[in-house]
Amino acid sequence: MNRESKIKEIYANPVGHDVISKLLLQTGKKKSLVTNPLVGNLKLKTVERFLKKKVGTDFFDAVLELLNSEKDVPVTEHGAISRAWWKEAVFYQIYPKSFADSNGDGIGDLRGIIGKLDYLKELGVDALWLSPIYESPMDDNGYDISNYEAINPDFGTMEDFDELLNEVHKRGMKLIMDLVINHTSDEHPWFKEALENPDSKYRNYYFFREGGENPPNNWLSFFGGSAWNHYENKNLWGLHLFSKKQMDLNWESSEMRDDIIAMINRWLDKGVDGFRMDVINYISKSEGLKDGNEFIGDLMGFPGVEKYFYGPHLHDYLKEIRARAFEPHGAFSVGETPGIGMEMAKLVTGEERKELDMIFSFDHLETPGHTKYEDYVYDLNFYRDYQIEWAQNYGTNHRSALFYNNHDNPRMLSKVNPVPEYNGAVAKLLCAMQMTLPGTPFVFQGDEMGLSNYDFKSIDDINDLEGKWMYRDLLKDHTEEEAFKIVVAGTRDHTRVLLPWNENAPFKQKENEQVREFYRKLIKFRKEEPEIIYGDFTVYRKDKDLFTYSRKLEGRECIVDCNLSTGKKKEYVPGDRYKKVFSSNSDNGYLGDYGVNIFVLK
Ligand code: TEU
Ligand code: CA
Repeated sequence: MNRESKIKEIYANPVGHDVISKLLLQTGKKKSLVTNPLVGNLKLKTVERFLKKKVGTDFFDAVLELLNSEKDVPVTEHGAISRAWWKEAVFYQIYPKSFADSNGDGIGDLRGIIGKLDYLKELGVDALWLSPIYESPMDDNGYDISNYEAINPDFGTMEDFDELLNEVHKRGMKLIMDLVINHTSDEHPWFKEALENPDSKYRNYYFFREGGENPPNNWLSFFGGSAWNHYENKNLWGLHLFSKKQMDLNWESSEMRDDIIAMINRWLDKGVDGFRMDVINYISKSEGLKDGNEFIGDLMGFPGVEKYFYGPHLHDYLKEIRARAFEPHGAFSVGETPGIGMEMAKLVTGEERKELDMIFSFDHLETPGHTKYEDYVYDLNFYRDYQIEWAQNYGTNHRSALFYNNHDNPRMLSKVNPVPEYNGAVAKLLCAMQMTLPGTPFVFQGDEMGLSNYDFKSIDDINDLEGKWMYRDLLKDHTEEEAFKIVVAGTRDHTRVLLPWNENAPFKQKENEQVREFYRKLIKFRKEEPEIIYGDFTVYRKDKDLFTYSRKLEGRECIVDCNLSTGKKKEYVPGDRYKKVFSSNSDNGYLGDYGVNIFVLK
């Protein structure tokens, strides 16, 4: 690709497709802006003439460097879906710090999880994903690991973990752990020795640069400020994409890769069934750690991101990790890959690629033109169109992850409609789509309780470092009240407060019990309907606020009819060959607010 290339050729490139899609999403523009023949036939150099002032000359160099770094073309199949346990499973994410506290110290722990395994089994989930439980200073709540093979005493002991794993397997469930190998804590022995001893082999396990008054490049951290720590007394700079205590590992070091892969193998030898891999697409940084393009940085919020979100050796490293650890154990892998779109996702998860089994893409979590830290109403028509796009174009040799929430985002329930009287109906609608769309569901702890955002009263209630630095940053040009309102809109703390297990908790109310019962029944239903797990997807209705779709396989059919908003809508009538098996908030021919009906062929 070069400046003579046409926009349509760039859009046909997997990286080009995803970068343009991301730009359209961030700016709230439609796909037709680039797919119409007029624009499609423009050469890049022509577009550059119009945009150069705005985006800077190195913008096009940066885009071309990314495009040309990817020589492969994704393979998109539409045949039968191959069988695998992780395509049939319903996953449940546990954030240990706030899931269940067994000893009353206010911190969730492993024995608390053990005490809830029967609850989870009864709910019907098949696999648990534990956010990190390793030794950590807890600067980023455990995503800053100081010992990959010891358990954080706040959560318990290795014996507690062994019992948890055994109890999970005894119930026929699986356990995947969080693998944070883009960075370690600065309190990890590797880093401490690397910093102290320039001749240590660990010096090359990280990104150090010597000398200079200023940081080696313009990259910013996701948690505020430069992505470089300055160790003045050593005349050194150290790279950290995340907090100042999370130091990026240098994956170009084969010795470092050997140590990490040996650690993964020891966990897999213990019987762990796989891993969720934290920001795994960031592990390959581009040659020379050059400055990021300012325009991309402004748009994405983090200068430098195009230099590492899809680096030159990413595929090599993913193939190596799989071949040397996951493959020999038949272990499952789901990558957390911020910024990766559908086409690049195919290149890291295609069955023929031997890299990851699945990825988490995040482009559905905010509607076009909106960001996490905005208090806005999430329009489920966008979610419908997003799911249709992926269902129709991702291919049957790739598997979508279906989730609304995780520990990094506020609760979707509150974004769709914060009015409490709608909580139950919205929760059931979200559950119905999550359990019947093509893909593997990941329920986040508390979704099944119909939990919405937490009612934080002041910035003192906010623990997460991301929210804290945002608040400080916002105070430069906002009042305290304005700054707090913005932080509360998107703080990760909404999904990090202790689950309300006690008897008089709000979720114990009748309606929340009904939500959990709905989750239990839908999870059970999904297990009994192979057309949902492995079947074809057809859209029957997608008018405004409506989403009616069918799942078919070998003569079986399930039809799901959704009202994506308030106000009653005429329900879909499939005919007398079908029977209604689920119905939430609908009667005498109409779907009520957020109503949903599910039918199966008799
Ligand atoms: O998240 C990476 C990530 O994409 C989020 O941090 C996101 O960038 C941020 O929340 C802005 O919205 C993973 C973990 O899930 C997160 O908890 C960690 O803080 C982060 O990596 C660093 O390990
Ligand atoms: Ca505890």
